[in-house]
Amino acid sequence: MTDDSSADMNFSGALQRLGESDPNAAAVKAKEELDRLDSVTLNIAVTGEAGAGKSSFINALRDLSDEDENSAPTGLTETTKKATMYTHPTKPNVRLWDLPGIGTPNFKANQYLKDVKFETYDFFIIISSERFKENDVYLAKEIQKKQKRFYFVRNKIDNDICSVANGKINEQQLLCAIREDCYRNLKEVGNPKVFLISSFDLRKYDFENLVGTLESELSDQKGFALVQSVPVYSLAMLEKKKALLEKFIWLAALASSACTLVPNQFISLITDKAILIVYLIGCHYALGLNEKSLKQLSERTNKPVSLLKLAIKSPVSLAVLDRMRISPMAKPVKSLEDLLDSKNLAVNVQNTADAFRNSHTNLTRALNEMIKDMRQVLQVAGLDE
Ligand SMILES: Nc1nc2c(ncn2[C@@H]2O[C@H](COP(=O)(O)OP(=O)(O)OP(=O)(O)O)[C@@H](O)[C@H]2O)c(=O)[nH]1
Ligand SMILES: [Mg+2]
Repeated sequence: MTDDSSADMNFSGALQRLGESDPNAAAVKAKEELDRLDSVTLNIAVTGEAGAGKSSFINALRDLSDEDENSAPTGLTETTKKATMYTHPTKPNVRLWDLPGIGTPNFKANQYLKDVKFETYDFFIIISSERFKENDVYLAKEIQKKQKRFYFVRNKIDNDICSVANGKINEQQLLCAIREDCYRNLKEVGNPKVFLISSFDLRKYDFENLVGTLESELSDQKGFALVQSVPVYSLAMLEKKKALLEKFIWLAALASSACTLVPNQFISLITDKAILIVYLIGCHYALGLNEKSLKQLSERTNKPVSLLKLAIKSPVSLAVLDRMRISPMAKPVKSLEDLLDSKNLAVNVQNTADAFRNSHTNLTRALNEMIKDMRQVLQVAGLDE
């Protein structure tokens, strides 16, 4: 099968997926779908005992250090007293809600859920640390009664590992024992999944598994928002993002192919470059190639940010930076608009299928180049195992 025929097949597949036979109507519908994808709101409630690490977990998900001026306050004495919303710095439609700690002697799970407006959230993450607490089970039961989903996260695993570092029991045995203890205590709420994590190091333990589970149980749109927002700290997470960003290329490619009459020409089309550029800028943030994420990566890995930036070489990545008016590391050879199409900005194509094929090829190529750059960045940061 030639490239051409497989591209055609993709085009008809795209029309089929949208349930449209008219290419132009399909392109309009694709634009609507893409807008929905960008604007969907994900509300994640983070709850659990006082001091379990709720605020630290939120900061880790937002890729912020506890010292960052926009981070949630954390510490042994800081107590979150009312539900506070934190938007994700690069994906503001992902909202993380830092709920007050549970654990007072007269704690009433039902009243607590009413007070924090449980209906606002897509799902709850119950964070616990150290020994298992009864309040966590009460809360899980009440969340279930309200027909909301919850995920149980056992945080501060790094502490547990340190405390048994004297060698009596090995790491795997310890992780198994903690998991078993959580399952035993959560039996009465229907054996929910348990994730062991350290908010201080998301690369380790079950964090990736947690993201995978959440993604698979959310709608396509909300799962996309979630995975886009998660910091890139390993090759495996980068691959996950790649798969998801590739998954929606067809939508952006089709949306950019809506028929536009070009003055003085008999029915002709121009590809809507703005749609392609917005998609690529979204990829740039999702992959962590933006300035702030690179700085955060530099802090986490103790590698100078200038060294990480040297790994960014692809003309597309540089052109995106230039386009975003962030001084690029080197002057891009071409503008992003030029790079997006070999035949230049206002490409006239015969039909929507051609426009789709062009955009699809360009987006795929551009995404692959950015992924290649981010692999190099992770290698320089020492996170490529
Ligand atoms: N070792 C370790 N310490 C953690 C971890 N997560 C949080 N901590 C520490 O635990 C303490 C409490 O963390 P917070 O994030 O403030 O806990 P919280 O649940 O928001 O507390 P309240 O708002 O008071 O309910 C802080 O000193 C954190 O640095 C972790 O994964 N590992
Ligand atoms: Mg807190």
